[in-house]
Amino acid sequence: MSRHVLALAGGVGGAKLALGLSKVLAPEELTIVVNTGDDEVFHELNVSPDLDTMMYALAGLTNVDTGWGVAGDTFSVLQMLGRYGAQTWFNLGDIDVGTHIRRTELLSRGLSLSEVTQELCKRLGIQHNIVPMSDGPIRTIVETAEGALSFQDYFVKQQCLPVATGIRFKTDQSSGPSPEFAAALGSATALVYCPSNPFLSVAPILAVSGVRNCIEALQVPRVAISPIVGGEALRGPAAKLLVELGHEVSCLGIARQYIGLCDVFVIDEVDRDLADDIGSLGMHVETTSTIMTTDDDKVRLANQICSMLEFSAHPV
Ligand code: FO1
Repeated sequence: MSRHVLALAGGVGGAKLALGLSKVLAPEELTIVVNTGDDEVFHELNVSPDLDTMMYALAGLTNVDTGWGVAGDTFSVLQMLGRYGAQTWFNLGDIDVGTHIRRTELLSRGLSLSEVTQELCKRLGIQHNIVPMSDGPIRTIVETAEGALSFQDYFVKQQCLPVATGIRFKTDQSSGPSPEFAAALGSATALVYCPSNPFLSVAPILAVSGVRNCIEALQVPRVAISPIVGGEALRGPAAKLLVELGHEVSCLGIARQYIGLCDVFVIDEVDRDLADDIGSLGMHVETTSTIMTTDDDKVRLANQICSMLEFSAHPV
């Protein structure tokens, strides 16, 4: 029987595993759905950071030092904008800005974000399907002690320093899943939550109208990989946010976010002693090395996940 993995991802950790999955699954076997809650307009340009991070990863363009942006990029455009008094806290590189110019141009011609992403991927030689979670406007808002902040304001401008009191998603209820996401929800033989921040990257995807209910009812194996290893976020503000929102900073705290949404929870070997507690949440626990430094690490973890899917207690 043919297999079709639906991977949900956002941010740098998500792109790493998605790259691994793209190396072990054929294009028709994988749909990568990406968070667009972080999208923002800078200098009149539509920027979709998580889509960019995913595209650059699969096109082999990633700046490995930052995990986002293009390797070897320079910032002359930004410097010039600064001379004109424009805001420069969001670092758009000279190569990267080409992506945003083209995206903005195609959107303004009336193409949907899905259609634009497909075109950009095709031009970058990407064969696997990278799909926005929605073609509608859904934006992540971080409630903080200093007021409500748009995601990039909180994450980049304020460096995640304001104390977070909550997260919400500004959406119009008509913004459902993008057509390819909706189709994949119907045809997937497995669901993978990449090791992305559950609050900032996965929750916006689940907040798309109808998606959470659909995933709760899915009759295929659903696997999540913890982005927290040994009590520390691999990247980003996951640990700080967990504390501020009253959660435990551990893979157990992450697993609790997936109750009812996940059958197999993958933790790192260093967290082995939490396996029983996670198991008591009703999930089967798998333990492996989850840190992805090299491309070989990404492929190894992707292969292990595919094996877990085939041999899990919920056969496809
Ligand atoms: N992240 C930063 O921490 N600082 C930046 O200046 C920055 C610029 C940027 C430009 C284009 C792009 O596609 C992504 C960029 N990111 C930057 C990454 C982005 O803010 C976050 O990684 C994601 O939104 C979180 O998943």
